[in-house]
Amino acid sequence: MSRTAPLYVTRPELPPLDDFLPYLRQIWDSRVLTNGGPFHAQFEQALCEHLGVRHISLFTNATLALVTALQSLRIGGEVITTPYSFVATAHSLMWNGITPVFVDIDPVTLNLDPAKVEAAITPRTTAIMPVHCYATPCDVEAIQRIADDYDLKVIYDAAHAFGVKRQAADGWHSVLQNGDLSVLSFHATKVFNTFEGGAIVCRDAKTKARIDQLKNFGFVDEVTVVAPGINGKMSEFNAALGLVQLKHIDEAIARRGAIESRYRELLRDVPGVRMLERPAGVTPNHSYFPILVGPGFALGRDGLYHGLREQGVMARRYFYPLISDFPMYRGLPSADAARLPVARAAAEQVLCLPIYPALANEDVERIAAIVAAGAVASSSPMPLAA
Ligand code: T4K
Repeated sequence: MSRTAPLYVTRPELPPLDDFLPYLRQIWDSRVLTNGGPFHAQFEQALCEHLGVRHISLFTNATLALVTALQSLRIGGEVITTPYSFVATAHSLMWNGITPVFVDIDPVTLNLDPAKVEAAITPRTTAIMPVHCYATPCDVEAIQRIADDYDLKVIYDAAHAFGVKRQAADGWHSVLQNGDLSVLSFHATKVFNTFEGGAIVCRDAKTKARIDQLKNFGFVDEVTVVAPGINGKMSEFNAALGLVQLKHIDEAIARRGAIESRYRELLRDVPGVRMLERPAGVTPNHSYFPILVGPGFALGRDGLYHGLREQGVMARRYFYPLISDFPMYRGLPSADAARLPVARAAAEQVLCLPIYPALANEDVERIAAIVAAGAVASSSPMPLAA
């Protein structure tokens, strides 16, 4: 057993406390705690500028944002989505009475495979909800072509994709500009956190106004309620924290990039380990570092998972089990394992290694050494000096 403190899959990045205290003092003095206060307005504006998008609505978390995004476009019937994601993706459909239709993923990106989407479209299909998994952009052009052909909406679960840009013919654009709506998460475990938080990115002021009404119980003014809205509002505390966090995000992402590069160097020749390809024409955010532990790896994925834990390294099997294997989904025809071979293989092989700005270089080296030892060991990987 390791004698050092555990290394978690992630640790939230926080600004110096002294930088945040003046914001807290302002909240204490003004007594404006929520319901669209000044920090909420400033944070929306600052995010639009930072991310390069036109309209943003802040939320308490991404799950409520996903639920509200679907409401705002009046989505019903069936929605095509990926089984290889965090459960919140499909849960947001269920909370709207929508039937998720799971479609297999692409073996290279691990995102929804557009080539398999068309065959899953029925007269009840109203939308596609892909996920930019681990912040690798989906094939947005192919997905949009299908959506246009069949008159479907596209709502991206972009929980992982803060700050990711793609190169197009006319320059670099935020990946959040694709589809009808994109949903971000600012949860503690994400690249950019406001403790809890989320947002919907949309294309026009009218849609933003509807989303803003829906996240505030459907209120338009003191006496007018136009829809059965929910309470999804971000508080002033979270918005103020977001403003301070934005000052440090570029540095944090750069440090993550250095950690990812080191992992890649150290794991390049480890038999049975596959790393996801870095897509060309993408500015990444290094939000996760998944490895796929294949048949050539002596210890196997779960052996490595447990071996790492014995050494105090809390790697995580994001995303295992598949969403389609959870009890509330496995009865659906689209959850049939035979239809989802790529997603199933990914769920059985994936292991997300720790990556966060405060992770020390020597810890990256220790983790990589445990992985490398597991590739050839038949039992627990070699213990390392604490
Ligand atoms: N869509 C996608 C594709 C998502 O990945 C997610 C969330 C959502 C939608 C929904 O977003 P939100 O509604 O949450 O905004 C975590 C997160 O809770 C979840 O936000 C995230 N995806 C998912 C991938 O991971 P857990 O249950 O694995 O988290 P937990 O508590 O085990 O944390 C992992 C490690 O992080 C801990 O071992 C230690 C560290 N940690 C965590 C927290 C919460 C800290 O050091 N401090 C902390 O405060 O789900």
